[in-house]
Amino acid sequence: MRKTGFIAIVGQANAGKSTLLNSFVKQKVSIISPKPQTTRNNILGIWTDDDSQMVFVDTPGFLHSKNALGDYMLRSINSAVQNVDCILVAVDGHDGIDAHEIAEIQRYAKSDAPVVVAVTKTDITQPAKLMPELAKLNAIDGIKEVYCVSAKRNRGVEELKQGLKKYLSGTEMYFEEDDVTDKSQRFIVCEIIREKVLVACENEIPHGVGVEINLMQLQGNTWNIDATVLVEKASHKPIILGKHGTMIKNIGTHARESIEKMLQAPVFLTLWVKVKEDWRNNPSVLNELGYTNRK
Ligand SMILES: Nc1nc2c(ncn2[C@@H]2O[C@H](COP(=O)(O)OP(=O)(O)OP(=O)(O)O)[C@@H](O)[C@H]2O)c(=O)[nH]1
Ligand SMILES: [Mg+2]
Repeated sequence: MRKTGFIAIVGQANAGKSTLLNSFVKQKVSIISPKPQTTRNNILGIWTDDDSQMVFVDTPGFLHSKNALGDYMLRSINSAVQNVDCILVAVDGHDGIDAHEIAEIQRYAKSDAPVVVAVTKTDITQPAKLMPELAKLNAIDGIKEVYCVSAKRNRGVEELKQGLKKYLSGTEMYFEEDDVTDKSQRFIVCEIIREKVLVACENEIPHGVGVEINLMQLQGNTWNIDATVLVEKASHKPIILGKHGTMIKNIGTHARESIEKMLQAPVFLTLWVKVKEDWRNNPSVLNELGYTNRK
């Protein structure tokens, strides 16, 4: 019989949670960028093998909420750690562990779920820099295990995954054997477009970007996708469009290539840019973009 269960991946923004999730399930289900607060929803990554079904929950990075979207993200983190078999805290070995992370780990260690720590980005962290970080973790009571990994180089990830199996407490299968995520193709298309905006744009602009699909239709063997990139300030629109539309064209090209890989079919992608002032505090826009806890 298979051992099954849920493992929440939590941690500081940019710690490498989504990269780790994708490594666990050997597919890209969660978007990645060097900007903090890339992930906004809880995203499941499902791994099923001969002896287990592990449901990993990727979460937004720890944040101080400044708007209704931030409140939703905080609620998402808090709900992800309820009733799971294990809480996996990702800490960035390269950036080091700060007091806020230590406090969060201590808080999780007091909960019912076992807490395991993954020290990430070991490929760019000197061993001499890693030692004091490990000492900080050693001083925290209640951590079950600490693993050092590099999801980018796929080092230590398999050992960590195997190690986490001991915490699985269920026996029923939660998903079909070939499911990799709970998210729809439509959701992933929005996320891919947002990822390309995040990578292309500087400063605060990406934080106020949302993506909405207007049409997603298979015509013959080609997907026809029409989507709108929402920005929260009029001054952000020309930046996303770029000179003579070069920026949005570039975003569109990269997004199309990624979506084609995911859908394994040709894609015709049309992107629009629209201003919705302060949408991150607008309940109806948040609802339309899927940032609500309502099922
Ligand atoms: N060198 C190196 N970089 C990594 C590794 N894992 C993640 N990164 C980089 O770290 C940055 C953040 O990675 P994400 O996976 O998006 O981090 P996250 O914790 O999901 O971030 P949020 O969703 O914003 O909370 C990206 O630029 C990744 O490429 C790693 O193992 N090695
Ligand atoms: Mg993420």
